[in-house]
Amino acid sequence: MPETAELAERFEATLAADQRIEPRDWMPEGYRTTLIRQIAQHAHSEVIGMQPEGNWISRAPSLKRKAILVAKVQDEAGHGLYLYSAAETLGVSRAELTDLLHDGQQKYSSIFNYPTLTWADVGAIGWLVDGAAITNQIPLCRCSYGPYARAMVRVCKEESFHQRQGYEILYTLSHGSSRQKAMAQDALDRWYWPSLMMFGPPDAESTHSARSMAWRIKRLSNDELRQRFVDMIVPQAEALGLTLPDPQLTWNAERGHYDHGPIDWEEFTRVLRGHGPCNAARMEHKRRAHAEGAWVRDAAVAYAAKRSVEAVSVA
Ligand code: BYC
Repeated sequence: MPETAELAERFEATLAADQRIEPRDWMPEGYRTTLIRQIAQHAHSEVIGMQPEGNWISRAPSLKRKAILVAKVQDEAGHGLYLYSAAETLGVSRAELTDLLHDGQQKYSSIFNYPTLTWADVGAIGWLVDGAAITNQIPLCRCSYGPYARAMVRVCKEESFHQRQGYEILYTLSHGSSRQKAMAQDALDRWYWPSLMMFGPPDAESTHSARSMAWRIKRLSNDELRQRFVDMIVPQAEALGLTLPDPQLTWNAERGHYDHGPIDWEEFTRVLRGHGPCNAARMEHKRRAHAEGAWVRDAAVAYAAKRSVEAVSVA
């Protein structure tokens, strides 16, 4: 068995060669716990993220819109499952991670603590929230940890469809009646700033970035990703005929990027501390759904036990 120093050297060499760390490879404890924290938070976000959009399934304006929304929300559940499976390769179970979320020891994305007040919010979530998620996740397809990187490839493909459907909802509304256009603008006004906050605190205040970038878990910093996102959505908003609610948004020819106005980081901190508009409702719903699903989990365990006894008696 090689010494720890030799294993650590191999780990660093794998990162330096831009190759993947796999579950059975040696890894520093900090690398493992950082991945568990990030992947679990990501998984919880996918699962909690079903609530704001699920709120509109029964009120979607047509059968076609309803079918698309049901498929999208189911995709989010699937993403949660891939991600819990990726976390399990690091030696922690999905049940443990669920308990940590329910106890308030792990987080989910700040964005899901805002309400979906109108149908246009479903469009704004698809365009902005899924758009921000893709911007963040495309570099994660090159994350140094194999199971996470591979999960991201499929998730990104599905998120691209989600973003298109959200954009198309907003396009239809913004090219409809004046009331529909006003509804689309109102949704954009409410979701724009929280979607910029999704990328996390500014680089100077990001506690984990430097370490995560050195380990090639994160490939781009929070501010770099936020900038990419702003640059992407400015022309898209123009095509929609909607106005991004930032009077300071201007093209900076020197930098070759858009400059945006200041983000209200106090609001972000408030939401992270549990005081956003929907934090309590989201967690209450999540805990209740989990408790109500206990009989399904018990039945699945009993069935698996029965099947394994049958398999032994046949053998
Ligand atoms: N919300 O050092 P930092 C989706 C926390 S949704 C809550 O920069 P890191 C979907 C952070 O955890 C997207 N907390 O952290 C779309 C840390 O707290 P602790 C889900 C946040 O990890 C549509 C502290 O602030 N995507 O997919 O280096 C429908 C300091 O931050 C947030 C992911 O999760 C936030 N927005 O960078 C349904 C992507 N931002 O743990 C679903 C994977 C920061 O020290 N995650 N914090 O107490 C990441 O890429 C990174 O974790 C982040 C943060 C960029 C989010």
